[in-house]
Amino acid sequence: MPGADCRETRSACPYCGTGCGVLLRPDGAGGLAVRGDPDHPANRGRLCSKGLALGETLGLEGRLLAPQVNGQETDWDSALDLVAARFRQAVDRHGPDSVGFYLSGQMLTEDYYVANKLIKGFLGSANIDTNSRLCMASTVAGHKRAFGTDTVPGTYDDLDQADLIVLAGSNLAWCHPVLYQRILAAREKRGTRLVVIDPRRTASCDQADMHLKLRAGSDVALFNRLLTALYEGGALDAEYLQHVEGLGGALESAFASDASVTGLSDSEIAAFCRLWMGTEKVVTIFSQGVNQSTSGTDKVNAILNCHLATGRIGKPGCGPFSVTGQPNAMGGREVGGLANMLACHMDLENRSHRAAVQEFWGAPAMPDRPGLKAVDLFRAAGDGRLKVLWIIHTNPAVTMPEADAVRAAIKACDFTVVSDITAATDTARLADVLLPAAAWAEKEGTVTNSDRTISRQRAVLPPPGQARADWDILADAGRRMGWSAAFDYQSPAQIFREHAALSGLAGSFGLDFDISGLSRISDSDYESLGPLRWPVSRNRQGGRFFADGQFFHPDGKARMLPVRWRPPASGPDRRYPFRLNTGRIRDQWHTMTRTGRAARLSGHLAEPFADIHPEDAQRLGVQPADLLRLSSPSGQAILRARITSDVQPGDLFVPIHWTGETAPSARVDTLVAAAVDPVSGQPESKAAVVAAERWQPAWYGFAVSCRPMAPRSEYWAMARTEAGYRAELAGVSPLADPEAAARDLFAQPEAGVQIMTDSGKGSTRLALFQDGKVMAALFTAPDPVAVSRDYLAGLPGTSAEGVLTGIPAADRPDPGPVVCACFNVGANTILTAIQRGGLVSVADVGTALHAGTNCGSCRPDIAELLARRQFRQAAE
Ligand SMILES: Nc1nc2c(c(=O)[nH]1)N[C@H]1C(S)=C(S)[C@@H](COP(=O)(O)OP(=O)(O)OC[C@H]3O[C@@H](n4cnc5c(=O)[nH]c(N)nc54)[C@H](O)[C@@H]3O)O[C@H]1N2
Ligand SMILES: Nc1nc2c(c(=O)[nH]1)N[C@H]1C(S)=C(S)[C@@H](COP(=O)(O)OP(=O)(O)OC[C@H]3O[C@@H](n4cnc5c(=O)[nH]c(N)nc54)[C@H](O)[C@@H]3O)O[C@H]1N2
Ligand code: SF4
Ligand SMILES: [Mo]
Repeated sequence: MPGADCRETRSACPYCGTGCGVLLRPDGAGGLAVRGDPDHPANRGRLCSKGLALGETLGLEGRLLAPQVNGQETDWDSALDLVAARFRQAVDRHGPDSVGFYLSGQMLTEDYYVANKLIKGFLGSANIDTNSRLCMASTVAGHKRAFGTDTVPGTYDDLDQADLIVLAGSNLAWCHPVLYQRILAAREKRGTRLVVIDPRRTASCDQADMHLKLRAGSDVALFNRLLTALYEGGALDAEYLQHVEGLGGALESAFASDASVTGLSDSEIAAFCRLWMGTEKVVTIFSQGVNQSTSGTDKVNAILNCHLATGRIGKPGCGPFSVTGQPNAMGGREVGGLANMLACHMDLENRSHRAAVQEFWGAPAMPDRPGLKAVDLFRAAGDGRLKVLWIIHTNPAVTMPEADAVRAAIKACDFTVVSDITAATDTARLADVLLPAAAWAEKEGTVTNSDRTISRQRAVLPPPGQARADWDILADAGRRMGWSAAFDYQSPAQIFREHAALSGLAGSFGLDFDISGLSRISDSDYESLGPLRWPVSRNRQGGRFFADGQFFHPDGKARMLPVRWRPPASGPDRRYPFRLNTGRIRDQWHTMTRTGRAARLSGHLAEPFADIHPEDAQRLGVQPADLLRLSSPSGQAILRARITSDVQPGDLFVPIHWTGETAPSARVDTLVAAAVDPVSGQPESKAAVVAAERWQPAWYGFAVSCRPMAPRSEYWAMARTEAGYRAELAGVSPLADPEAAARDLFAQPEAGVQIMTDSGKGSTRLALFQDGKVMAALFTAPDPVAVSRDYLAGLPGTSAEGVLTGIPAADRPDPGPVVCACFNVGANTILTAIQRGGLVSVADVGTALHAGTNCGSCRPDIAELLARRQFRQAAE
């Protein structure tokens, strides 16, 4: 094993679809040292802040250790007998469409394969959908319309070889940081141009040559304009177009399209078109700004049209490139884990595909029409059509649109099973049966990343308590439902072989997903399987698709689609005048059940927020650090206002990560309407309409504590710190007795107290002590509390004098919010170094403090601190 020492085990990161290889070394005490695998083709040793902090997210605290039925711990036999009986009963009494699975692109291929086989082949229902519906569905549909198959044509090598990279609706710097760094490295070498298409300024704009700040949802109009420019500029590839149908219709639509809806100037658009046209090697990376839209599939096809028309596809350095979000979003598509797919890219509605799979599985019952897609699946759970629902590895009570309605639907469903690693999630709290799953690093299997590379995840830690791997739980349930032979799986290797063999059938139908070359892989070869890109068949191994003009429609040709711009489902109006955009932050993963456990990941942005433009803030009378109340027809949220011209006037941006567990009033999907793309069924998660107003509580608070707190105020948000926890608070009824409130919040009835009240200002500062150490501290005021938060966050457990001043003594500088999560360097530390050391570049800061020298994702933030300092100097 070159690159790894003998105590290290190769595996793959469980977060984003970049699919970085990691080397794991258990410390023997339940901990794990993690570093990037220098030999993995996706990352060559690099990791981002989230990957590097993986070791800090393990541990038993909060883990679900035993099955629970109605909140009571039980054993596997009782739990799974009940699950099996309820599924069989529902199918017998109400038919197969009364049961459903809601899965996740974070499941391993082997888990997914068993789930898909169980429900489609044996329970006879196609009601299996996944969070990929919220994520990749528009890309899947767009690929199928254009290529006749769901295939990503290129590979990551194209990012190194491109001369122009367009990021359409992708904040790659934060969401696929290692790919972004790879692009920056290539840019150093060859001067790769970078264009960002995004309604807001993001970290990915830091190095961009051009940022097209278009209006939400207007991408089709922009790419249609590009297509007409390519045509008019004589840039179409007549030879390649012999392999493509539909040019005329696509052009006609494009010419009928009005680019002014993008809100971009003619000169900006013309410059973009010139750059695209004048560059042979163009990669267009696209992600959720494209997919999560009621015109998501059209957006995808508008992009594919431009690449097909110019033959810029499947060749080194060229192509449309959908980056997948989750580690196995691609694997889920391969096994057919969506309601409208079968298995191995075979089609549910194709009679011969169905018959072949049925025979292969020896399946008693196969559905012949698509099942319910995510939004409809939960509606059916809510209105009684769905009697039994099994949710695995996902948290829909937080992440589905109209999340309050989804919560109610799960509650209303007769019988809900949830498999998770913790009981402390919004969804798990609603389960009738809760099943403890083995977590990453405790289980074995495979995942496929954005460029079709299959990697192994490996177990290096024992599953705690009674936790079991998801495939194992599903197979056991299948046996208990009466299909012992079909689900007689002993190992993931056995499942993988079966999946590979089934893909051979797909290959025999002429489909692309064929890994039959691995169908006889031995247990030990599976054990040592290195990363490899599909297909893996007798005819083909890895590589790119479509340079040869061979597509998967019956006539072998690709399709260009006539696409027209449509506005998002709802437009701002007098009642709901703001457009709500949502997305991710750098250091958190979705609902934070794992990343939220690492203090240094929580230190970057410790509180949910809403970005609002200065003009809008002024109009609403919103000052920095005020709280905003957002409301929509489906819900409400309270968030901290961040006033910034990164967003356009009329737009708001809110991150997706906060939940009932971490900030109950900041669940953004309560606000998002469940409007879906008509082709893909993907919800429009980025263009809801909302009303916004300043929310005026009676008091604001900031608290730190050694232990978790139990806040009860109308607004709170809690985050991990090295020393324990920190929380932002705000309440509507005045705090009559701050000490009693603090004892309640900290659950510390006995601790000694120091208290300072300023009755003139109406503010209180108090700290609880035990054995001379600060246990907790609470600061309240009628206005947003001004204290050194990052300094205070470090105090619990220490004997700090002067805690009540709320600001650090000279010998304990306040590091400020974490900027560099890899080396745990705060903003104030960087600003001080810039000032004292006269630092002028990101590289200088790296030399002085190491900040920014590892994963690189914080370099845009460091650049901004430098700019801020230089701006100040200029003004001085
Ligand atoms: N740190 C971190 N990384 C992650 C994840 C995470 O939770 N945290 N999750 C992973 C997953 S599952 C996914 S799917 C990916 C998502 O990765 P991305 O898609 O890159 O992330 P998002 O922040 O959801 O959205 C990307 C951008 O789309 C923009 N946008 C909104 N509306 C429009 C529009 O109409 N047009 C255009 N062109 N842009 C628009 C938003 O402003 C946003 O900056 O990230 C993966 N990586
Ligand atoms: N408004 C808005 N909403 C969005 C998005 C957006 O951009 N805007 N993005 C959407 C997208 S792209 C996505 S992918 C979704 C993501 O949303 P979700 O999938 O709902 O979020 P996660 O937090 O990833 O949920 C994973 C769950 O699996 C559990 N888990 C971890 N490991 C294991 C394991 O090994 N086995 C099992 N059984 N469980 C485990 C975790 O504890 C957690 O509860 O959110 C979607 N929702
Ligand atoms: S870029 Fe970061 S989150 Fe994504 S796979 Fe690599 S280390 Fe994991
Ligand atoms: Mo996703």
